[in-house]
Amino acid sequence: MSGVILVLNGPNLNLLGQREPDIYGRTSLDDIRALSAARAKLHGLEADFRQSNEEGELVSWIQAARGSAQGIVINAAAYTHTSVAILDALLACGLPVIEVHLSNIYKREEFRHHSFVSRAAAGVICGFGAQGYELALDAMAHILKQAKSS
Ligand code: CA2
Repeated sequence: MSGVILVLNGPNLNLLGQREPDIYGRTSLDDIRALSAARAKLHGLEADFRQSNEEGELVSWIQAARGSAQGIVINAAAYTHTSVAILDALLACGLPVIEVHLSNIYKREEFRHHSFVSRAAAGVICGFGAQGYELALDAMAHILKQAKSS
C-alpha cells in the first residue's frame, strides 16, 4: 500500500517529555514522530508528522491534506474540546480521520469528556500514551485497505 497519512498534533504537545510526566509520560514528540514513521512504513505508508500551537495553521493543513494525503490521524490537544473550525475542516476534507489522545480523557476533568473532533472521526483511541499513535496508524492502514478492495 502506498500513501501519506497526515499525523497532526495540537497545542502544547511540543512540551511532551519535558513537563507533567505523571499525566503525559516521558516520551517526547520527536520519539512519537519516530514511532509513527516506523509504524506507517510497516504498512507501506508515510507519516507526515506535524505539530502546531495555532488553530488556523491546523485548519490550513487539514484543508491542504485533501490533495496530498490519504488519511488524517489527529491529536488536536485542547482544541479537541473547543474547535468547531477544526471539526468543520475535518468534515470537509473527505478523508478518513482517526482521533488520538495520550491520556484517557474520560478519566479526567468533565470538560475533556466532550470532543468536537469525534464527530468527524471513524474512531477514537485514548489512554494508551504514545502507543495510541501506532494503534491509530494500524487502524488507518486497515481502513485504506478495505476502501481499496471494495
Ligand atoms: O491526552 C491527550 O493527548 C490530550 O489531547 C492532551 C491535551 C489535552 O488538552 C487533552 O484534553 C488531552 C494537552 C496537551 C498538552 O501537552 C502537554 C505536554 C506536556 C506538558 C504540558 C502539556
